[in-house]
Amino acid sequence: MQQSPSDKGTVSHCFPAGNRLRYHVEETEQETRPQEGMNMAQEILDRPSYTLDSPERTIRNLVSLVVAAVPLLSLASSCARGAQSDEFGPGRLAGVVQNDQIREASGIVASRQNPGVLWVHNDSGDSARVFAINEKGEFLGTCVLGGVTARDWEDIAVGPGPDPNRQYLYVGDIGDNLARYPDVTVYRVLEPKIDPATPFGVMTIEPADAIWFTYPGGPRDAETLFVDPLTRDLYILSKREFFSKVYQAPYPQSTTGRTELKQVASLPWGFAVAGDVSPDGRRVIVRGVFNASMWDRTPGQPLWKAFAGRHTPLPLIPEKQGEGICFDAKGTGYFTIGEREHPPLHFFGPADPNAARSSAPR
Ligand SMILES: [Ca+2]
Ligand SMILES: [Ca+2]
Repeated sequence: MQQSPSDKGTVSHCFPAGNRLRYHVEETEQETRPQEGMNMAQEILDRPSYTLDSPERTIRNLVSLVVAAVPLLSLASSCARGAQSDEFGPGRLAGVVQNDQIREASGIVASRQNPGVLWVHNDSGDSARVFAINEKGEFLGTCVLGGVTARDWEDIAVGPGPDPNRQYLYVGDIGDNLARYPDVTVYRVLEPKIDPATPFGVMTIEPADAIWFTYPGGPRDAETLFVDPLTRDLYILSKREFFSKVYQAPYPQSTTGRTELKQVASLPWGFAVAGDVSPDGRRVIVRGVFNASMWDRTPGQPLWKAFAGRHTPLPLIPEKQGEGICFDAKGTGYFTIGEREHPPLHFFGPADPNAARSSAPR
C-alpha cells in the first residue's frame, strides 16, 4: 500500500537529510492532546512551503513552525473552551470496527434510506470501494465502485442527485497533499439498499458518474465534501489554511468536462478535515484536526450563507488521526471515526433525548 508521510502515522522527529526535509514516522497507541498537537505539526509540515532546500532553511522554518503552531493550538483550544454546544452529550464509544480492511477510515456518512447503516472508506492506497458498517461498528459488507479509480479519497456524502427522489453516494477523491493535481474528482453512484442487520459480502455498484473539479487559483488539498439535500449543490472545503475556504458546485454538475469550483465562504478556523449536512438540510457540521463546529441554516437560506453566522463548537473525543464526522440518519446526533486499525466509532447523541431537536419540521 502506498504511504506518504502526510497521510500516515504521527511525525515524531524531523530532520534535514541531504537537501530535503525527511520524515521519521513512529506509530503510537497514545490518544492524547499532546499527540494531536504533534499531528497538527505534521499537518503544517505537509504544506508545500515546508519542502526545504538547505539545512539552514530547515532550522529557520522549524522555528517558524513552532511559532505558527502556537496560535493554531490556541485557536483550537479556545474553540474547545468556548460556548460549546449543550445540545449534545459528551459522547460515547458506539463500537470498535474490527474488520481489517478498514484500516484508515478517512470519511464516514450515515445512510438516509438505510437507517442504521454507515458508509466508510479508506484513505489513499486502497481500491475504489466503500464499506458498510452498522451503528455499533459491525461490518456489513463491501461495495466496489465499478469503473472507478481511487487516488486519495477523503470524504463521502449522501444525498439526492439526478433523480431527486433517490439517494446517491458521493465520494470525494479530493486529497492533494502537495497541491499538484490539475483536477479532483467526486464520484456519484446510486446508493444500494442495505439491511443494517444483514451482512451482504461484496457487491459492485455502478455506473458511477465522475465529476471533475478545478479550483480558482490552482490546486488545493481538501478533505471535506458534502451535498446540500435541498438543492443538490456540492461543497468542498479546503484544508491547509488558517481559514478553510468553502467552495460550491451548483447542481447540475457536469460529468463531461472540468468545472471550476466557486469560493462562496470561509470558515472562522482552518484545517477542515470532514463535514456533513443534516438530512433536513438545516445544519452543517465541520471537523478540524482537533475541533468541530456546527452552523444553523435559516429556512430559504443558501447553505453557504450559514457559514457567515454563529458557529457552535461541538464536543469531540480525541481520536488518532480523527478525520471523519457525520450526522446520524435523524440528524439528532453525530458519529466520529479516526484513521487507525480497528478504529473506535464514537457517537454524540442528544444531551436530553426528550428535548432533542429533531429533523422534523419545526
Ligand atoms: Ca489522504
Ligand atoms: Ca478524510
